[in-house]
Amino acid sequence: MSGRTSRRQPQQQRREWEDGGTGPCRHLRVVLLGDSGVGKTSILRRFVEGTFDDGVDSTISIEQMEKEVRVDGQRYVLRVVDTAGQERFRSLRENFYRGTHICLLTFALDKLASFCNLSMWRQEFLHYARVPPGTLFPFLVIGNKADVTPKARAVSDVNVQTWCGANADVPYFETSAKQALNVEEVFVAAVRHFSLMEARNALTSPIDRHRRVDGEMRDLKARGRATDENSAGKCCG
Ligand SMILES: Nc1nc2c(ncn2[C@@H]2O[C@H](COP(=O)(O)OP(=O)(O)OP(=O)(O)O)[C@@H](O)[C@H]2O)c(=O)[nH]1
Ligand SMILES: [Mg+2]
Repeated sequence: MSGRTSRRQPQQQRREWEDGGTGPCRHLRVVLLGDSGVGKTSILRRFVEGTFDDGVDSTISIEQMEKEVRVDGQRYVLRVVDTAGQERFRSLRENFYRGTHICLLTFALDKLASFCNLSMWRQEFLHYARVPPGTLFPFLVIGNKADVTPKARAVSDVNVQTWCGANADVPYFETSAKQALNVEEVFVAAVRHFSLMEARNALTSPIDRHRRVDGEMRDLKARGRATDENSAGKCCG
C-alpha cells in the first residue's frame, strides 16, 4: 500500500482505469464530509499515513491524499478528498463534489449536533455532485471518536440505525482515528459498497432500460409479424 498527497484542482480529470503493467487498477474518488471537528482529517491521515495528531489544525481548504488498496483481488487507487467542515468554506467544497464515486458522511459520537447534520451534508452532496434522481449513490456513515467514554457518547445506536434505515440502508461504521479502530475497514467496505451500487445501477440505468425496452419492442414486433403471418396463413388456408 502507498500514500501520497496533493492539491489537485477539481477540473483535472484522470483516467478511471489504468494498467501500469501489474494488472488493471481502478481510480476512485472518495469524499469525506461532516461538521468541523468530527475528525475527517484525522481519519484521512490515519488511513494514508498511519498517524494521529491531537493538535491537528482545522482544514481551511481542500486536502487530497491517495492510497492504493486491494479489495477482493482487485487493485484500487483511492483519491480521498478531505473537505473543510466550517460553513464559511461551503462554496469551496461544492466545487469538489462532481466526479465523486463514494461519499463518507462523518459525525462525532460525542457530538449530537454533528449527527443531526448528516441529512444536510447528504443533501448538499447530492445537489452539487449532480447525482441523477433515482440513482443509488454509495454513501457510508462514520461515527468517529469511538474511543470516548460511554458517558461522553451523545448519539445512540438506535438513532444511527434509524437514520441509516431511512436512507437506503446506508452502511454504518464506528471508528477511532486516535486508536486506529476500523479506519482501514471503512475504506475497504466503501469500495465494496461502491461496486454493489454500480452493479445495481447498471441493471436499472436509463441506457439499460432503453436497451431493454428497445429489445422488448423488437420482440413484440417480431411476435406480431409471426402472429400476422400465422393468421394470414389461417385466413388464406
Ligand atoms: N478522541 C478522539 N479525538 C479525535 C479523533 N479523531 C479526531 N480527533 C480530534 O478531534 C479534533 C478535530 O479533528 P479534525 O481531524 O481536525 O476534524 P475535521 O473534521 O477535519 O475538522 P475540520 O477540518 O474543521 O472540518 C482534533 O483535536 C483531533 O485530534 C478520535 O478518533 N478520537
Ligand atoms: Mg479537517
